[in-house]
Amino acid sequence: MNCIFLRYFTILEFLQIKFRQSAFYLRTLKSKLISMLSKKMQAALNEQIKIEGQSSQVYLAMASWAEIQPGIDNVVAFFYRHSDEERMHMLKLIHFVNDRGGFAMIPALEQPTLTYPSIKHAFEELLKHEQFVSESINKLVDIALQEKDYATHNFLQWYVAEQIEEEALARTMNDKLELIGDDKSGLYMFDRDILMVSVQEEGA
Ligand code: OFO
Repeated sequence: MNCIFLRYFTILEFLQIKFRQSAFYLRTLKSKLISMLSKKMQAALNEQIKIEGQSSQVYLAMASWAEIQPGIDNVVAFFYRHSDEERMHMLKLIHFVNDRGGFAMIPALEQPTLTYPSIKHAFEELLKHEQFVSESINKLVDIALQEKDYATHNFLQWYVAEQIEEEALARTMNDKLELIGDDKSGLYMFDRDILMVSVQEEGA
């Protein structure tokens, strides 16, 4: 009698363990499915990874070109730093996509413009590029809302704020260069001013 009771008890215990395990797996699966990126969201984020990587290349090319121009060391440092920041933006996206159960695909990049007629032209291109990136971020935010992906929507707010800052900075630079025109001493002052921007950014 005791033996039969023991057998039933063991079977019952075994079933209870199995039940708990299945419930755990179901809960894990459910939370994975809920937090996973939709195909559309993942594709859009991968496209943004490419844009941030391309931005890094564009500013790296500007830095290299500026480096062989005389007397604008702080402009050179500004472009190199900006290129590094864009790479950081790309990495942040890569980690986010992978952490959300997606797959961040590292893209092939195009060769950026290598030379510019003047510093002013380079900064005009920088502003245009930042405006293009802002548009792209706005489209991503739209997609996140369409997909009801509030985690991605929340994550993207950092990029929205970043673009506001970067566009404002690029506009200020362009305004200053517009005032300077062909004045060489003005360019000297511009190079000094951009150093102040770097110091402020580092302190922020
Ligand atoms: Fe990625 O911050 Fe501007 O472009």
